[in-house]
Amino acid sequence: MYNETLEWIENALDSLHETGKMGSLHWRATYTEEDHKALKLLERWMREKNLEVFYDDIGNLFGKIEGEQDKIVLTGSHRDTVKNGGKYDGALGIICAIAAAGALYEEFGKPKKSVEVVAFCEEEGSRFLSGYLGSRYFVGQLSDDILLERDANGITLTEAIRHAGFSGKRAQKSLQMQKVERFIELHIEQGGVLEQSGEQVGLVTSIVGLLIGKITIDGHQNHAGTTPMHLRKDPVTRAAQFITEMNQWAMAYNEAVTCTFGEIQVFPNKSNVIPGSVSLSFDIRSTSPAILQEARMRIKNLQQQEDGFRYTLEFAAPNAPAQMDEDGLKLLEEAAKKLHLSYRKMHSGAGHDAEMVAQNIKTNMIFVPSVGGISHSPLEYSKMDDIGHGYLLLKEFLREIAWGHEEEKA
Ligand code: HGY
Ligand code: MN
Ligand code: MN
Repeated sequence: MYNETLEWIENALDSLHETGKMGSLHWRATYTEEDHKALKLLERWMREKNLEVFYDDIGNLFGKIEGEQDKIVLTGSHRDTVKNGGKYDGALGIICAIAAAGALYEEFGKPKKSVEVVAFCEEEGSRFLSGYLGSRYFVGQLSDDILLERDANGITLTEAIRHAGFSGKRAQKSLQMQKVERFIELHIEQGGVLEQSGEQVGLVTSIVGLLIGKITIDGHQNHAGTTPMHLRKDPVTRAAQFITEMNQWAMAYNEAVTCTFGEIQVFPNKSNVIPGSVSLSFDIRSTSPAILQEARMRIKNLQQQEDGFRYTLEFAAPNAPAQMDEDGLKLLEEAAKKLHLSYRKMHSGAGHDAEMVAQNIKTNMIFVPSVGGISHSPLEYSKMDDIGHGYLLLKEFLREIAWGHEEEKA
Protein backbone atom coordinates (compact mmCIF):
# COMPACT_ATOMS: atom_id res chain seq x y z
CA MET A 1 0.00 0.00 0.00
CA TYR A 2 2.75 2.42 1.04
CA ASN A 3 4.77 1.74 -2.09
CA GLU A 4 1.70 2.31 -4.28
CA THR A 5 1.17 5.61 -2.52
CA LEU A 6 4.78 6.67 -3.14
CA GLU A 7 4.43 5.69 -6.78
CA TRP A 8 1.21 7.75 -7.02
CA ILE A 9 2.98 10.76 -5.45
CA GLU A 10 5.96 10.43 -7.80
CA ASN A 11 3.75 10.20 -10.89
CA ALA A 12 1.63 13.11 -9.73
CA LEU A 13 4.74 15.25 -9.22
CA ASP A 14 5.89 14.46 -12.75
CA SER A 15 2.45 15.15 -14.28
CA LEU A 16 2.00 18.40 -12.39
CA HIS A 17 5.47 19.54 -13.40
CA GLU A 18 4.59 18.93 -17.05
CA THR A 19 1.77 21.50 -16.84
CA GLY A 20 4.34 24.25 -16.30
CA LYS A 21 6.39 23.48 -19.40
CA MET A 22 6.66 26.52 -21.67
CA GLY A 23 9.09 25.40 -24.39
CA SER A 24 12.52 25.09 -22.79
CA LEU A 25 11.37 27.13 -19.76
CA HIS A 26 9.29 25.93 -16.78
CA TRP A 27 6.92 28.42 -15.16
CA ARG A 28 3.43 28.00 -13.68
CA ALA A 29 2.16 31.45 -12.76
CA THR A 30 -1.37 31.89 -11.48
CA TYR A 31 -4.37 32.56 -13.75
CA THR A 32 -2.47 31.32 -16.81
CA GLU A 33 -2.99 28.42 -19.23
CA GLU A 34 -0.36 26.45 -17.29
CA ASP A 35 -2.25 27.12 -14.04
CA HIS A 36 -5.51 25.99 -15.64
CA LYS A 37 -3.93 22.69 -16.72
CA ALA A 38 -2.63 22.13 -13.19
CA LEU A 39 -6.05 22.85 -11.67
CA LYS A 40 -7.73 20.26 -13.91
CA LEU A 41 -5.21 17.65 -12.78
CA LEU A 42 -5.54 18.57 -9.10
CA GLU A 43 -9.34 18.52 -9.31
CA ARG A 44 -9.20 15.04 -10.89
CA TRP A 45 -6.86 13.67 -8.23
CA MET A 46 -8.95 15.16 -5.44
CA ARG A 47 -12.13 13.56 -6.81
CA GLU A 48 -10.35 10.22 -7.29
CA LYS A 49 -9.49 10.34 -3.57
CA ASN A 50 -13.10 11.17 -2.61
CA LEU A 51 -12.43 14.83 -1.80
CA GLU A 52 -15.22 17.29 -2.61
CA VAL A 53 -13.80 19.97 -4.91
CA PHE A 54 -14.56 23.71 -4.63
CA TYR A 55 -12.94 27.12 -5.19
CA ASP A 56 -13.01 30.33 -3.18
CA ASP A 57 -13.58 33.73 -4.81
CA ILE A 58 -10.00 34.29 -5.95
CA GLY A 59 -9.35 30.80 -7.22
CA ASN A 60 -7.78 28.92 -4.33
CA LEU A 61 -8.70 25.27 -5.00
CA PHE A 62 -9.93 23.10 -2.11
CA GLY A 63 -10.62 19.37 -1.71
CA LYS A 64 -12.75 18.56 1.35
CA ILE A 65 -13.54 15.50 3.43
CA GLU A 66 -16.59 16.37 5.54
CA GLY A 67 -16.22 15.67 9.26
CA GLU A 68 -18.71 15.14 12.06
CA GLN A 69 -17.87 18.53 13.63
CA ASP A 70 -18.06 21.89 11.89
CA LYS A 71 -14.31 22.44 12.35
CA ILE A 72 -11.62 22.27 9.67
CA VAL A 73 -8.07 20.98 9.61
CA LEU A 74 -6.40 22.63 6.61
CA THR A 75 -3.38 21.23 4.78
CA GLY A 76 -1.71 21.88 1.43
CA SER A 77 0.61 24.42 -0.19
CA HIS A 78 0.89 26.65 -3.29
CA ARG A 79 0.40 25.48 -6.86
CA ASP A 80 2.39 28.18 -8.64
CA THR A 81 6.13 28.11 -9.28
CA VAL A 82 8.95 30.59 -9.79
CA LYS A 83 10.16 31.19 -13.34
CA ASN A 84 12.52 28.36 -14.35
CA GLY A 85 11.65 26.63 -11.08
CA GLY A 86 11.65 23.08 -9.89
CA LYS A 87 9.22 20.19 -9.52
CA TYR A 88 8.71 20.10 -5.74
CA ASP A 89 8.31 23.65 -4.38
CA GLY A 90 4.62 23.93 -3.46
CA ALA A 91 3.46 20.96 -5.53
CA LEU A 92 4.81 18.44 -3.01
CA GLY A 93 2.69 19.80 -0.17
CA ILE A 94 -0.51 19.65 -2.20
CA ILE A 95 0.07 16.19 -3.67
CA CYS A 96 1.08 14.61 -0.35
CA ALA A 97 -1.93 16.23 1.33
CA ILE A 98 -4.31 14.77 -1.27
CA ALA A 99 -2.69 11.35 -0.85
CA ALA A 100 -2.74 11.49 2.97
CA ALA A 101 -6.32 12.74 3.28
CA GLY A 102 -7.53 10.17 0.74
CA ALA A 103 -5.69 7.30 2.47
CA LEU A 104 -7.00 8.27 5.93
CA TYR A 105 -10.57 8.50 4.65
CA GLU A 106 -10.22 5.05 3.06
CA GLU A 107 -8.75 3.57 6.26
CA PHE A 108 -10.82 5.32 8.94
CA GLY A 109 -13.92 6.69 7.21
CA LYS A 110 -15.51 9.99 8.20
CA PRO A 111 -13.19 12.15 10.35
CA LYS A 112 -14.27 13.94 13.54
CA LYS A 113 -13.18 17.26 12.00
CA SER A 114 -13.37 18.13 8.32
CA VAL A 115 -10.11 18.01 6.40
CA GLU A 116 -9.50 20.47 3.58
CA VAL A 117 -6.61 20.26 1.14
CA VAL A 118 -5.77 23.65 -0.38
CA ALA A 119 -3.84 24.57 -3.54
CA PHE A 120 -3.11 28.25 -2.86
CA CYS A 121 -2.57 30.60 -5.79
CA GLU A 122 0.34 32.99 -6.51
CA GLU A 123 2.52 32.36 -3.45
CA GLU A 124 5.76 33.04 -5.35
CA GLY A 125 4.80 36.50 -6.55
CA SER A 126 6.31 35.58 -9.90
CA ARG A 127 3.47 37.37 -11.66
CA PHE A 128 2.24 39.90 -9.05
CA LEU A 129 4.71 41.71 -6.78
CA SER A 130 3.36 40.92 -3.31
CA GLY A 131 2.85 37.18 -3.72
CA TYR A 132 1.29 34.91 -1.07
CA LEU A 133 -1.98 36.05 -2.64
CA GLY A 134 -4.05 32.94 -1.97
CA SER A 135 -3.07 32.72 1.69
CA ARG A 136 -3.33 36.52 2.16
CA TYR A 137 -6.87 36.33 0.82
CA PHE A 138 -7.67 33.33 3.01
CA VAL A 139 -6.77 35.25 6.18
CA GLY A 140 -8.47 38.45 5.01
CA GLN A 141 -5.28 40.37 4.19
CA LEU A 142 -5.68 40.89 0.45
CA SER A 143 -5.64 44.69 0.33
CA ASP A 144 -6.96 47.06 -2.38
CA ASP A 145 -3.36 48.01 -3.21
CA ILE A 146 -2.49 44.40 -3.96
CA LEU A 147 -5.55 44.01 -6.18
CA LEU A 148 -4.23 46.92 -8.27
CA GLU A 149 -0.75 45.44 -8.74
CA ARG A 150 0.09 44.89 -12.39
CA ASP A 151 1.96 42.02 -14.05
CA ALA A 152 4.68 42.48 -16.69
CA ASN A 153 1.96 42.97 -19.33
CA GLY A 154 0.17 45.66 -17.34
CA ILE A 155 -2.74 43.38 -16.36
CA THR A 156 -4.01 44.11 -12.83
CA LEU A 157 -4.54 41.32 -10.33
CA THR A 158 -8.27 42.14 -10.33
CA GLU A 159 -8.43 41.77 -14.12
CA ALA A 160 -6.51 38.48 -13.98
CA ILE A 161 -8.82 37.08 -11.27
CA ARG A 162 -11.92 38.03 -13.26
CA HIS A 163 -10.44 36.75 -16.53
CA ALA A 164 -9.86 33.39 -14.83
CA GLY A 165 -13.56 33.31 -13.96
CA PHE A 166 -13.47 34.25 -10.27
CA SER A 167 -15.28 37.18 -8.65
CA GLY A 168 -12.40 38.42 -6.48
CA LYS A 169 -15.00 39.29 -3.84
CA ARG A 170 -13.33 39.63 -0.48
CA ALA A 171 -15.09 38.16 2.52
CA GLN A 172 -12.88 39.65 5.22
CA LYS A 173 -11.78 36.78 7.45
CA SER A 174 -13.80 34.33 5.40
CA LEU A 175 -16.37 32.23 7.25
CA GLN A 176 -14.45 29.13 6.11
CA MET A 177 -11.27 30.49 7.73
CA GLN A 178 -13.02 31.00 11.06
CA LYS A 179 -13.74 27.27 11.22
CA VAL A 180 -10.12 26.35 10.56
CA GLU A 181 -8.50 24.98 13.70
CA ARG A 182 -5.05 24.22 12.29
CA PHE A 183 -2.98 24.44 9.14
CA ILE A 184 -0.14 22.02 8.34
CA GLU A 185 2.10 22.44 5.28
CA LEU A 186 4.55 19.83 4.00
CA HIS A 187 7.34 21.47 1.95
CA ILE A 188 10.85 20.84 0.68
CA GLU A 189 13.47 22.49 2.91
CA GLN A 190 14.98 24.47 0.00
CA GLY A 191 18.27 24.61 1.91
CA GLY A 192 20.99 22.17 2.89
CA VAL A 193 20.62 21.89 6.68
CA LEU A 194 18.80 18.53 6.78
CA GLU A 195 21.03 16.97 4.16
CA GLN A 196 24.14 18.06 6.07
CA SER A 197 22.80 17.12 9.51
CA GLY A 198 21.33 13.80 8.35
CA GLU A 199 17.90 14.07 10.03
CA GLN A 200 15.06 12.62 7.98
CA VAL A 201 12.52 15.41 8.51
CA GLY A 202 12.50 19.03 9.65
CA LEU A 203 9.95 20.42 12.15
CA VAL A 204 9.72 24.15 11.48
CA THR A 205 9.83 26.49 14.50
CA SER A 206 9.76 29.91 12.80
CA ILE A 207 9.59 31.44 9.33
CA VAL A 208 11.53 34.45 8.13
CA GLY A 209 9.84 37.81 7.55
CA LEU A 210 10.24 39.41 4.11
CA LEU A 211 10.72 42.94 2.82
CA ILE A 212 10.35 42.78 -0.95
CA GLY A 213 9.76 45.32 -3.68
CA LYS A 214 11.27 47.28 -6.56
CA ILE A 215 13.47 50.37 -6.97
CA THR A 216 13.57 52.29 -10.25
CA ILE A 217 16.49 54.69 -10.74
CA ASP A 218 16.18 57.25 -13.54
CA GLY A 219 19.40 58.86 -14.82
CA HIS A 220 20.40 60.57 -18.09
CA GLN A 221 20.38 58.41 -21.20
CA ASN A 222 23.29 59.38 -23.46
CA HIS A 223 25.96 58.30 -25.92
CA ALA A 224 28.40 55.69 -24.57
CA GLY A 225 31.34 57.10 -26.55
CA THR A 226 31.03 60.86 -26.48
CA THR A 227 29.92 61.43 -22.87
CA PRO A 228 32.91 62.00 -20.52
CA MET A 229 32.76 59.85 -17.35
CA HIS A 230 32.49 62.81 -14.96
CA LEU A 231 29.44 64.19 -16.82
CA ARG A 232 27.36 61.01 -16.63
CA LYS A 233 24.25 60.18 -14.62
CA ASP A 234 24.40 56.43 -15.23
CA PRO A 235 21.70 54.58 -13.18
CA VAL A 236 23.47 51.25 -13.58
CA THR A 237 26.59 52.46 -11.78
CA ARG A 238 24.37 54.03 -9.10
CA ALA A 239 22.47 50.74 -8.74
CA ALA A 240 25.75 48.80 -8.50
CA GLN A 241 26.92 51.14 -5.74
CA PHE A 242 23.66 50.67 -3.79
CA ILE A 243 23.70 46.88 -4.22
CA THR A 244 27.27 46.77 -2.90
CA GLU A 245 26.37 48.99 0.09
CA MET A 246 23.35 46.80 0.96
CA ASN A 247 25.39 43.60 0.65
CA GLN A 248 28.02 45.00 3.03
CA TRP A 249 25.22 46.00 5.42
CA ALA A 250 23.73 42.48 5.30
CA MET A 251 27.11 40.74 5.66
CA ALA A 252 27.71 42.71 8.87
CA TYR A 253 24.63 40.99 10.34
CA ASN A 254 25.98 37.54 9.43
CA GLU A 255 23.17 34.95 9.36
CA ALA A 256 20.52 37.33 10.73
CA VAL A 257 19.55 38.73 7.33
CA THR A 258 19.63 37.84 3.66
CA CYS A 259 19.61 40.45 0.88
CA THR A 260 19.07 39.63 -2.80
CA PHE A 261 18.68 41.77 -5.90
CA GLY A 262 17.47 39.02 -8.22
CA GLU A 263 15.69 40.96 -10.95
CA ILE A 264 17.43 43.82 -12.81
CA GLN A 265 16.08 45.51 -15.92
CA VAL A 266 18.08 48.14 -17.80
CA PHE A 267 16.47 50.56 -20.25
CA PRO A 268 17.09 50.71 -23.18
CA ASN A 269 19.55 47.85 -22.53
CA LYS A 270 21.90 48.54 -25.47
CA SER A 271 25.68 48.31 -25.21
CA ASN A 272 26.42 51.71 -26.80
CA VAL A 273 23.83 53.64 -24.77
CA ILE A 274 24.33 55.00 -21.25
CA PRO A 275 21.10 53.67 -19.70
CA GLY A 276 18.20 56.01 -19.02
CA SER A 277 16.85 53.89 -16.18
CA VAL A 278 17.32 50.68 -14.26
CA SER A 279 14.79 48.80 -12.14
CA LEU A 280 15.94 46.34 -9.51
CA SER A 281 14.00 44.04 -7.21
CA PHE A 282 14.98 43.70 -3.55
CA ASP A 283 14.31 40.68 -1.36
CA ILE A 284 15.42 41.17 2.25
CA ARG A 285 14.65 38.56 4.93
CA SER A 286 15.08 38.34 8.65
CA THR A 287 13.26 37.02 11.69
CA SER A 288 14.02 40.42 13.28
CA PRO A 289 11.37 43.10 12.60
CA ALA A 290 13.97 45.72 13.63
CA ILE A 291 16.40 44.60 10.92
CA LEU A 292 13.61 44.59 8.32
CA GLN A 293 12.64 48.12 9.42
CA GLU A 294 16.28 49.26 9.14
CA ALA A 295 16.43 47.88 5.59
CA ARG A 296 13.19 49.69 4.74
CA MET A 297 14.69 52.98 5.99
CA ARG A 298 17.92 52.44 4.01
CA ILE A 299 15.86 52.00 0.86
CA LYS A 300 13.61 54.97 1.62
CA ASN A 301 16.68 57.17 2.27
CA LEU A 302 17.54 56.82 -1.41
CA GLN A 303 14.81 59.36 -2.11
CA GLN A 304 16.39 61.91 0.27
CA GLN A 305 19.58 62.11 -1.77
CA GLU A 306 20.09 65.15 -4.02
CA ASP A 307 22.32 63.25 -6.43
CA GLY A 308 20.66 64.02 -9.74
CA PHE A 309 18.95 60.62 -9.98
CA ARG A 310 15.19 60.08 -9.58
CA TYR A 311 14.21 57.13 -7.35
CA THR A 312 10.82 55.40 -7.49
CA LEU A 313 10.12 52.84 -4.75
CA GLU A 314 7.52 50.05 -4.69
CA PHE A 315 7.12 48.04 -1.46
CA ALA A 316 5.20 44.76 -1.60
CA ALA A 317 2.71 44.07 1.18
CA PRO A 318 4.61 43.00 4.28
CA ASN A 319 5.28 39.41 5.35
CA ALA A 320 5.83 39.41 9.09
CA PRO A 321 8.09 36.74 10.63
CA ALA A 322 5.97 33.85 11.93
CA GLN A 323 6.21 31.46 14.90
CA MET A 324 4.87 27.94 14.42
CA ASP A 325 2.37 26.52 16.95
CA GLU A 326 4.02 24.97 20.02
CA ASP A 327 1.36 22.29 20.64
CA GLY A 328 1.49 21.30 16.98
CA LEU A 329 5.28 21.10 17.18
CA LYS A 330 5.00 18.75 20.18
CA LEU A 331 2.47 16.63 18.29
CA LEU A 332 4.84 16.42 15.32
CA GLU A 333 7.70 15.43 17.62
CA GLU A 334 5.60 12.64 19.20
CA ALA A 335 4.48 11.45 15.77
CA ALA A 336 8.05 11.47 14.43
CA LYS A 337 9.19 9.38 17.42
CA LYS A 338 6.28 6.99 16.91
CA LEU A 339 7.30 6.61 13.26
CA HIS A 340 10.98 6.22 14.25
CA LEU A 341 11.90 9.23 12.13
CA SER A 342 14.92 11.32 13.07
CA TYR A 343 13.94 14.98 13.13
CA ARG A 344 15.39 18.45 13.57
CA LYS A 345 13.58 21.55 14.78
CA MET A 346 14.56 24.33 12.46
CA HIS A 347 13.90 27.84 11.17
CA SER A 348 12.77 28.50 7.60
CA GLY A 349 14.73 31.02 5.52
CA ALA A 350 12.17 30.55 2.78
CA GLY A 351 8.80 32.26 2.86
CA HIS A 352 5.68 30.10 2.81
CA ASP A 353 1.89 30.36 2.80
CA ALA A 354 2.21 29.00 6.33
CA GLU A 355 3.68 32.32 7.52
CA MET A 356 0.61 34.16 6.23
CA VAL A 357 -1.86 31.65 7.68
CA ALA A 358 0.06 31.60 11.01
CA GLN A 359 -0.96 35.23 11.57
CA ASN A 360 -4.48 33.96 12.42
CA ILE A 361 -4.41 30.15 12.73
CA LYS A 362 -2.30 27.59 14.63
CA THR A 363 0.17 26.53 11.95
CA ASN A 364 2.96 24.00 11.55
CA MET A 365 5.30 22.88 8.76
CA ILE A 366 7.17 19.70 7.93
CA PHE A 367 10.34 19.84 5.80
CA VAL A 368 11.84 17.10 3.70
CA PRO A 369 15.51 17.37 2.60
CA SER A 370 16.47 19.09 -0.68
CA VAL A 371 19.38 17.39 -2.41
CA GLY A 372 22.32 19.81 -2.48
CA GLY A 373 20.08 22.34 -0.73
CA ILE A 374 19.00 23.51 -4.19
CA SER A 375 15.62 25.10 -4.90
CA HIS A 376 14.04 27.71 -7.19
CA SER A 377 16.00 25.91 -9.91
CA PRO A 378 15.37 23.09 -12.42
CA LEU A 379 17.94 21.15 -10.34
CA GLU A 380 15.55 21.07 -7.34
CA TYR A 381 15.28 17.43 -6.23
CA SER A 382 14.11 15.41 -3.22
CA LYS A 383 14.47 11.65 -2.87
CA MET A 384 11.28 9.56 -2.79
CA ASP A 385 12.44 7.92 0.47
CA ASP A 386 12.62 11.35 2.10
CA ILE A 387 9.29 12.35 0.58
CA GLY A 388 7.81 9.17 2.00
CA HIS A 389 8.98 10.12 5.51
CA GLY A 390 7.39 13.55 5.18
CA TYR A 391 4.20 11.97 3.84
CA LEU A 392 3.97 9.49 6.76
CA LEU A 393 4.48 12.28 9.30
CA LEU A 394 1.87 14.50 7.63
CA LYS A 395 -0.59 11.57 7.54
CA GLU A 396 -0.05 10.77 11.24
CA PHE A 397 -0.48 14.44 12.19
CA LEU A 398 -3.74 14.64 10.24
CA ARG A 399 -4.95 11.34 11.75
CA GLU A 400 -4.28 12.55 15.28
CA ILE A 401 -5.93 15.93 14.78
CA ALA A 402 -8.86 15.12 12.52
CA TRP A 403 -9.60 11.46 13.15
CA GLY A 404 -7.93 10.76 16.48
CA HIS A 405 -8.57 11.47 20.14
CA GLU A 406 -6.35 14.61 20.12
CA GLU A 407 -8.82 17.19 21.38
CA GLU A 408 -7.88 20.81 20.84
CA LYS A 409 -7.16 22.70 24.04
CA ALA A 410 -9.55 25.65 24.08
O1 HGY B 1 10.64 33.23 -1.82
C1 HGY B 1 10.33 32.31 -1.08
O2 HGY B 1 11.00 32.04 -0.11
C2 HGY B 1 9.12 31.50 -1.38
O3 HGY B 1 9.52 30.46 -2.20
N1 HGY B 1 8.09 32.27 -2.01
MN1 MN C 1 9.29 29.07 -3.71
MN1 MN D 1 7.21 27.24 -1.69
